[in-house]
Amino acid sequence: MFESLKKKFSGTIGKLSDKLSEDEKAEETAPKEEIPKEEKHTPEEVETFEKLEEIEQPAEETETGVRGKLSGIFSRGKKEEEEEKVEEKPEPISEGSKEESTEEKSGMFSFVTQKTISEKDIDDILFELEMALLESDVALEVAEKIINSVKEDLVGKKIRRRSDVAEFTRDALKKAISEILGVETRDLKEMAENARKTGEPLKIMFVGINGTGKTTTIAKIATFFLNEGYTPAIAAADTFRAGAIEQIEHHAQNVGVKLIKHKKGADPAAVAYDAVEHAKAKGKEVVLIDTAGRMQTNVNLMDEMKKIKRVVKPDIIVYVGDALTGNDAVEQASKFDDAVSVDGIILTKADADAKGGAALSIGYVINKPILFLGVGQSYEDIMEFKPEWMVEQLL
Ligand SMILES: Nc1nc2c(ncn2[C@@H]2O[C@H](COP(=O)(O)OP(=O)(O)OP(=O)(O)O)[C@@H](O)[C@H]2O)c(=O)[nH]1
Ligand SMILES: [Mg+2]
Repeated sequence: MFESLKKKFSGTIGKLSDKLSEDEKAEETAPKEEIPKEEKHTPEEVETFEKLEEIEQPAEETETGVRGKLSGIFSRGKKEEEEEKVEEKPEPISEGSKEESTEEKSGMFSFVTQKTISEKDIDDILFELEMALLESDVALEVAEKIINSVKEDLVGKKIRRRSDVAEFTRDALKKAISEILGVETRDLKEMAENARKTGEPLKIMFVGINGTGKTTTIAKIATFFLNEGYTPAIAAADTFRAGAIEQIEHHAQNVGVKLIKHKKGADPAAVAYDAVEHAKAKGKEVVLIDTAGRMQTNVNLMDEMKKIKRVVKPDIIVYVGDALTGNDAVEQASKFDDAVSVDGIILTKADADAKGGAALSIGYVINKPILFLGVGQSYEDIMEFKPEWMVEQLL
């Protein structure tokens, strides 16, 4: 599930770690080459020095620092010379190279000197991430929000060791994703409990385009409520498609739930209405209303859906979207939301969705919570959607 997004996020963490520690190494080595020990010399000193250099040319020491040290020694007294030798034991050059080799050995957990992350350091890798997110069907506004949020978090952060970069980036991504998924959710169990107390059944209407999994999802949600100790009834309000009533009847029998149905072609609002009356009469807490799949562009069918809403006044309208359709699912959700004002989303076929873009984007784009994910074809294959779970999945 969502392998593509997972890969992209972990790739970004790795790339940023590599790049920032490479920059760090480059910065560390750069000043070593020019450790100019500025000291003024008399012409005699220079002459002596040049002679010495001629004699000692093939000697092993070629570091520029040596020159300064030697000339310094020449210009001072013997006592000072000895003092300096003692003082100079922790040579900056050898210390630097020691540090580098330690880093190579201990990898992720090694120490490097402090560096502050700048926008320039991370811009190209974040741009790459943005493109990768779009490829995984993440909506543009969501990809932009992630990039901006991560950038804001990282810029100005001080890196003390290589592992900091991975930690900062993971935290920044987690925060960005949590914010995106942080739409306030609805607690269906609590609503069912409330319905039990008031005797007014909780009415849930399922809408969406053709074949997204509405009918199957209703059987799953019926199972969910049964498992929680509530008794649902189902309204066969897809009176449009051939075989739809038989299909839901089959599911209702399998899960052991009463189905309220009329004949094919009947008014779906009337079927839904009857189901609500049945639930009230029998003290059932939940009514699940199946509706026909319809394209968001089909004006007549969209009007019919509005009519069901007017008549039944559902407490919750659930948009059922197919995760595999990526951006289309998000766009269609937006159209259904415009038409009937959706309260929550169920994203089906997440089990087969390698991309994950729709799951990440859909709630944010229409500002409605994902309530459940469909994760298979059996009645138990549904899970309550928790943003923390998704964040853990992705990072
Ligand atoms: N893998 C997988 N398949 C699913 C899931 N949910 C539904 N399906 C399958 O999707 C297909 C369509 O499901 P339906 O429930 O008939 O879809 P629908 O939205 O009611 O379709 P229409 O009534 O024609 O609009 C079926 O083969 C289901 O088994 C899911 O979460 N995972
Ligand atoms: Mg159906």
